[in-house]
Amino acid sequence: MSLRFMTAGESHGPGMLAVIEGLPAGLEVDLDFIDAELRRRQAGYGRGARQRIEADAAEPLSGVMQGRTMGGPVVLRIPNRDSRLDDATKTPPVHQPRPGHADLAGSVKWLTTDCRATLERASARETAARVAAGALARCLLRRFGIESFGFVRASLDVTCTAAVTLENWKSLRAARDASEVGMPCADASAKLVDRIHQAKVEKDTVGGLVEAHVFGCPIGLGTCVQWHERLDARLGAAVMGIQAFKAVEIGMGRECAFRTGSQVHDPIAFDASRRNEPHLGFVRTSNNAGGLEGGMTNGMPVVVTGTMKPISTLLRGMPSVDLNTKAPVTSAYERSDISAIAAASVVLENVVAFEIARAFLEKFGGDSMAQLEASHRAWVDLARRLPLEG
Ligand code: EPS
Repeated sequence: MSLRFMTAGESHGPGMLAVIEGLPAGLEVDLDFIDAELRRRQAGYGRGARQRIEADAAEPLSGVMQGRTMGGPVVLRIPNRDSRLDDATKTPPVHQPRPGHADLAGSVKWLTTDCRATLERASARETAARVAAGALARCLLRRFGIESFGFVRASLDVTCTAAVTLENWKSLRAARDASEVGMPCADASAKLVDRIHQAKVEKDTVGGLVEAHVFGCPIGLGTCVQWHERLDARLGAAVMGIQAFKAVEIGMGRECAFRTGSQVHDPIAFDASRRNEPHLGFVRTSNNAGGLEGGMTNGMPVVVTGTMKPISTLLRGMPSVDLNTKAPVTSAYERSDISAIAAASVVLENVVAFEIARAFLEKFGGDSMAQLEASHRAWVDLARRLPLEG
């Protein structure tokens, strides 16, 4: 069975749920790690008042016994403290759709002039469940030395120029964690705090560019055999599925269009002294491919970038129309974030990891961790002995 998950829940309902199916039995569920990821997702300069109400933590409702998976679906519940969906006085109808939000398209789709039901489910609150699922998948990946690292690369006129390498990513992670905006370059981080503050003063919002690097993937996760099973296709879908994301890139991404082949492709060499690394000694001097060739991992770090548009709820409002009267109005405002770009980098880091875990389980399989570990060991042993013939 392929690893998969589904989420349920409304932004102001009783809670968010993630139903994760396909994990082998015997996986240690590190709830402290999952909760730390949930807390990181809540943080970041520019977050709104909602995050001072919520204290996200995951409660396993099924599939876990004494801290380990049992082989059945795992349900993680993240309660909403701001739960008020059944109280009509606290959830008034919304008739003024916000440009950029799901309000207009959803209301017409469901044949209503009240945007409430659409916005409740479309809300990026749902990413709490996705982070929980991704963090659970990372409990598995970490057993095989696979780690995911996400951060904010750029926003408005601010860019963190640090190159991420196998050698420096842990110190960058520490710098990211010290940043109020999830950006591991101290000067740029301070500048971005100023920019977000300025947007707040102007009752405006910001988005940005977030990046995830996954280290330690063995060669050959994913496949070139079917278009929808290519790992880059799945990563693309997972990243574009994050609320407010308008673009996804792998490695050098769109910049490839402006260069010739010799300036893009990563030369291959063999270094026998490094054959115990994930690339089995097939070293590259660059990683423009972002660790993916032909829909499969190539042993280099997987690098995925996502573009988040600015938050669509603006305190200053945007031109809109009342869905009942069709008269011009200013779009609705209740409460919002100025920026959720730091949160978006946490979401990216975790959704990317989930797809890697899915591909990992498809390659190595197994109903139990013991079987999975044995299958992984056997494959690595064969791959190191190539060529097998003779
Ligand atoms: C969101 C609107 C805001 C955000 C929310 C996403 O919520 P509220 O309307 O309750 O203030 O804070 O994000 C979260 C609650 C979260 O946990 O990320 C929206 O409309 O998308």
